[in-house]
Amino acid sequence: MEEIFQPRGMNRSQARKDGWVGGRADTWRGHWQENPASRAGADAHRMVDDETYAADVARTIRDRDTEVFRAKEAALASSGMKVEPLSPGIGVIIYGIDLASPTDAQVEDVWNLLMERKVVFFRDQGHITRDQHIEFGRCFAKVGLAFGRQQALSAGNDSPDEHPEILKLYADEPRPFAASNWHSDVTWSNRPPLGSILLSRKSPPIGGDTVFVDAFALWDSLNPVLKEFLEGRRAIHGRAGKDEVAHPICRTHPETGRQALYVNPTFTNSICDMEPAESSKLLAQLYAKMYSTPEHACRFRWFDGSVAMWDNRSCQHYAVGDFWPHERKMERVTLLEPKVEDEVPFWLDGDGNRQYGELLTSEEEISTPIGMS
Ligand SMILES: O=C(O)CCC(=O)C(=O)O
Ligand SMILES: [Fe+2]
Repeated sequence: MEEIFQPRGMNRSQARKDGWVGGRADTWRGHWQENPASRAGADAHRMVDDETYAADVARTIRDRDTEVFRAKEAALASSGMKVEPLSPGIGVIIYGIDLASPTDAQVEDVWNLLMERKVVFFRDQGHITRDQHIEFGRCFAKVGLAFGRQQALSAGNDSPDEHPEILKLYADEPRPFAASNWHSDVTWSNRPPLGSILLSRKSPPIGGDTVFVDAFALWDSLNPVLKEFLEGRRAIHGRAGKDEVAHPICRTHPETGRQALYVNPTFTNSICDMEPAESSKLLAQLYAKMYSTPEHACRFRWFDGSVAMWDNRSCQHYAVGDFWPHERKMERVTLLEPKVEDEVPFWLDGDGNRQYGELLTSEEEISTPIGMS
């Protein structure tokens, strides 16, 4: 798929030829921790030697961005939508759509934007009913239960109501910051959901933003030697320290074919076939790198009626826990993989074969309702 919002060409060979390194830490070579003689240093020298350099680079980037935005606006004109990217690499706010009655053209454009941007956002959708929220999800995929395939007792509502598809995430005193940790949803399951559509019924006046990080960029930015070590390797995921399932660490996205880094500190317990101490050390190093690169992330501020729709296969998220005791009431619809063969995460090896993680979760466990943990 054509990438409309190229990260301003900075990750391209053309951008590297002229020495521009642009401050984006999106290649392993450019990461200052791994190559301190790279970006910042190279730029500083160049700017001292050539005072027009910075201005030229800035103009080139601006021209390129303008072209990109014009192309995107034109492409979306037929569905009447406008877009506001939140960062060069991830996230876009989409305007000009009513989620209660989207057209087919809008549904198609929203899906394409989701594949490209990993997470898309909408404003002013507080009028939609729970049924319309679920119906909007059904435009894209099968809607699952609160945890995808599994029933859940929702936070703030300990009995399933008339909408078992809706997961209520209402911050309350015992659990004010339920999702304030990095994760991709439900990776403790052998069939994690494709994505989610989260609607704010009540937002705090300040705080409670959600941060998203691009899992393709996380994978791309690893050192090639580390990538080779991790490709085809699996990690064990589970909830509350309980081992349940092995997933590939490098996950191939079933639709775009891109590779994503698929471990997270909330549900990943260990790396398979490694000594426990070595596995913990490597996971800690990965997390330190994954979550310390703002260039791979975008941050969304919520208002009542704001919506985020994300692809669990290509991004991770973190609800910032800085709003309590203000109210924050979110409702989520969870999307399942449309194709059975894509339900279990896989890595596409060099011969084009899908390598799945070893499945440890029992069928009984999958069908047992669980509480939030
Ligand atoms: O409340 C949020 O911003 C995110 C909650 C979350 O992690 C989820 O709905 O999966
Ligand atoms: Fe989540």
